[in-house]
Amino acid sequence: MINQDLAKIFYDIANYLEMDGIDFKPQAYRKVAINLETMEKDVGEIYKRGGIKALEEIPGVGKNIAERMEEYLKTGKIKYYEKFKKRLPLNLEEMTSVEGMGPKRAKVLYQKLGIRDLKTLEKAAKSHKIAKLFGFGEKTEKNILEAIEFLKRSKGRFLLGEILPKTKEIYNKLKNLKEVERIDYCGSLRRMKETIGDVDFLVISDKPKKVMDSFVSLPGVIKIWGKGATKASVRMRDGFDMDIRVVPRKSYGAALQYFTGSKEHNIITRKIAMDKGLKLSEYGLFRGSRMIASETEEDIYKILGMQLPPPEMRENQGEIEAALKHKLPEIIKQGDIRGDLHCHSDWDGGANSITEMAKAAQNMGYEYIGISDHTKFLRIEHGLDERKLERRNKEIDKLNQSLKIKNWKVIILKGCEANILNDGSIDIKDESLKKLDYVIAGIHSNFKMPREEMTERMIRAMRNPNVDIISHPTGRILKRRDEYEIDFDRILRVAKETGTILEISAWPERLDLNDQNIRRAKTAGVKMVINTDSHHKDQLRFMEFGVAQARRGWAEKEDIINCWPLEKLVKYFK
Ligand code: DGT
Ligand code: CA
Ligand code: CA
Repeated sequence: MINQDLAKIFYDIANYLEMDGIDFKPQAYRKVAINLETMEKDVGEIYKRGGIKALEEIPGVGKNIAERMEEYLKTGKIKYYEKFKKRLPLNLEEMTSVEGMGPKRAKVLYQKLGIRDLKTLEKAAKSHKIAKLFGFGEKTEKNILEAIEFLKRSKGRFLLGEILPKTKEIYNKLKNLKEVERIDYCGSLRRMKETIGDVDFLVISDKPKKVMDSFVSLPGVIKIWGKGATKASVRMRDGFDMDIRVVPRKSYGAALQYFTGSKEHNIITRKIAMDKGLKLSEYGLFRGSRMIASETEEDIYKILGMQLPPPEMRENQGEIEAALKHKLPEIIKQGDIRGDLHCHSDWDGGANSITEMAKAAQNMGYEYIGISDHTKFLRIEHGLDERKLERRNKEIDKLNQSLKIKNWKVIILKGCEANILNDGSIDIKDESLKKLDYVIAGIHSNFKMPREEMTERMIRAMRNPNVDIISHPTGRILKRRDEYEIDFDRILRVAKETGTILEISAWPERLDLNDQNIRRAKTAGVKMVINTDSHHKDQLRFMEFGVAQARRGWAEKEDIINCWPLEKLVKYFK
């Protein structure tokens, strides 16, 4: 908890510093914030054990920031931050959640119009006060309103990448209770949907009352919506809700099946039962009043004449028909991944050195890791020019040599993430691209192009013989902005023709391609790669979300190139 609170404060400080036009310092605070968010150890614990010296050992934390952390741990406040807040009392998290709204713009809007949060921003935009401001204009005002609409539509849903780690923590706490015989999380979380409405726990216990008591008194619970003998529902401080339900052992499978959903999947499975003269409910599968299956999901699906569909497939998108015919595809598993091809290093401003990234990949059990630093167009991301890329390549060659001597399993591949400019050209010379093991190209600017132009732009990049992979192909950011306008069927045709690989970004806010597009790509015979886009070694763990997305899109091992051994991969790139 403390880690998240401090991270929020440091993000805010970074935004405040940026508002004041201060260089470098914002980046330092942001880096620490990211580290705090991804770190497993609790800052409070670290401080208790080793004091301020131990804080300084957290990557990115210098003396100054360590002192601020200490102040927070001791007093619950940071004076430096309070001063900023007093001068500019903005809800920065809300303001900067609006696509296109940076801290500097937020500051102008506050100073000129007193805008502090989404509500006041929307009001001002609707009464056309923003268009009149210098540097804003009508188009910006329209974009702001669109962005607010988008935020509203996704309100009340949370990112899988945010909820899953939090749920796992709570799951472990509950699992350790002696009253809990078994526990699972069900619902959209078990199906690994990209966004989650609420968390649904299912428990076997002889002492449901004790489980209820422990559940409602979990740390982080701020409100109890309801508490009965076997059911309870709470709101967490982070804004999401959790349900829990205790059921007897004998009907656990039926309950698990029911509460996993989706609702659409359940409606059809119930109908299949009915057609067989049976009745399926959360309590079991019945013939008349006799229960004929209920302890496990397998038993139930078996009597219905179906294979057991993996939770990720239970969306009534054809999986029921396939399961009835015993023709479910063998979808990719977490363990099938042999490497990660979209990772940034400190060469382009990422948090870790290439060695550190390689070590983290080794720890993941990978055979290869691709370092794909940004190229020069993205100056805020410290993009590499031709010469710097050359130097970085040399370092990778040297490293590979020394890793070989040390008997490491992991091989480092030389990549880059280049930018697709407005006309579809790439922002770095072809001779430089040729020297790499593979090239990722992505769109990082001008998202609002007309459909035809955007499609041509990407197609031209795909036709560049040096480009192997298109990163986050539809450009959507969950809870922030929609996909850009693009003719995806044409993209698929050209990808197939040119052998271009489409990325499934595992980055929790992207998950792009989404499940539907993954299925379309697979059907079109287009190869895909699941990448984390890590800017920090701990983010390699995001792979889990990408694999889940691929499973939701029915992808098989053969469809995903980073399930392939190194030689096959390298051959494909050539
Ligand atoms: P969410 O929370 O919006 O991300 O989505 P879910 O799928 O977790 O939905 P939730 O929490 O409302 O309900 C959990 C599961 O319970 C759901 O996946 C299927 C089952 N369920 C809930 N309501 C109904 C219903 O009216 N009919 C059927 N057949 N199943 C339901
Ligand atoms: Ca749910
Ligand atoms: Ca629920």
